[in-house]
Amino acid sequence: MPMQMGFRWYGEGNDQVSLADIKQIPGVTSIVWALHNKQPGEIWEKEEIAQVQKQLEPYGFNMDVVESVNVHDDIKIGLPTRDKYIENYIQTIRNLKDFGVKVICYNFMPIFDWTRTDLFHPIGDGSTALYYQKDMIQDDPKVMADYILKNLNGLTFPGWEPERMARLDELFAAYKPVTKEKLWENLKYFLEKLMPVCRECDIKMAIHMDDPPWDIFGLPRLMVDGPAIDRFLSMVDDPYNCLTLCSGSLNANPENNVASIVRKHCDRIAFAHIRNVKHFPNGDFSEASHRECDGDTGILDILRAYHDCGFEGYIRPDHGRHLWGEGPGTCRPGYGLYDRALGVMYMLGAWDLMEKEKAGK
Ligand code: CS2
Ligand code: MN
Repeated sequence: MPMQMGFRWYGEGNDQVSLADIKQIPGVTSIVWALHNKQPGEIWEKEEIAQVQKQLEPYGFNMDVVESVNVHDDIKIGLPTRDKYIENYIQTIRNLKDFGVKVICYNFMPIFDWTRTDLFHPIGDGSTALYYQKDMIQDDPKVMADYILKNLNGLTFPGWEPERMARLDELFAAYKPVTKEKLWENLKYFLEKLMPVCRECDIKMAIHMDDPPWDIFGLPRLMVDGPAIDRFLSMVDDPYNCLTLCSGSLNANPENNVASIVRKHCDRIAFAHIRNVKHFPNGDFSEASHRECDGDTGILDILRAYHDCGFEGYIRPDHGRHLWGEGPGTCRPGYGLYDRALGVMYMLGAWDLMEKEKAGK
């Protein structure tokens, strides 16, 4: 199967971008979806999944990739209650199988998902982008959680569920005994329970990289660099234990060479996120357009690596800038329509050319 281009969509009534908009972007075949009203740990029921299927059908999009089925904190902490939540996760996998889902993207970051200090940072050309100002990440995570929730304008955002953010003190206390090694063990426990079901259902679990790829607010983070990826893949050495290789998350640390990781582990990358990042000398970074020269991530090298390796998974533009009137209240941070659509075209332009060259035309 050739590489398939995906586009993330947050669902009817929860996304300013419509399926009709996405249909007009050339080359997109897969809607990367989720049931965004679900709390981590809840079972996704077949009737709920069927509703999404019904919405996608008229447009001819497939629903092969889910991002994300979020993992309950009790699983990451390793509490006795984790088994109940793992059972629920397994039931969700079985339900998703009936709809042809092939890949589940998830992350294993304690408490938070991605972290930025400015969601609409002017980048000089009239557009805005997600931005990380290093010295603003101080000791108090609550300030950051409040800022992010306020700027979502009531939209759901996976990993930043208001219900969980309201319990930050409790969550931080519960994570206290969870060292980095303990977190690795808990991840292994979780995946080993899932693998037989994944094999049976032909669904790959594809872990997303931690964003940014370093410990934050004293919480350990695992998926941060090449050696961590090697460890992850050999720890549960199963073709259904895969990666969502997010170029921008990894390259927030400029030491991470994403193209070489692609070359090393292409067969275990089920889902590729393409995002470009620009670094500043003081350690701050900004997200950038997908064009290689607008950032430091090496987008063309990465695409070439995927192409050389005969990548057959799903790929999507990750975050984009906010353009042409998009901003707070009119689009989700990082998930406007226009820059991600430009990203698709940039990637497909490079890809088509490589295909043509390969065919000797
Ligand atoms: C995504 C992640 O928006 C993003 O940065 O790449 O939030 C991703 O969806 C989750 O970490 C996956 O669980
Ligand atoms: Mn990503």
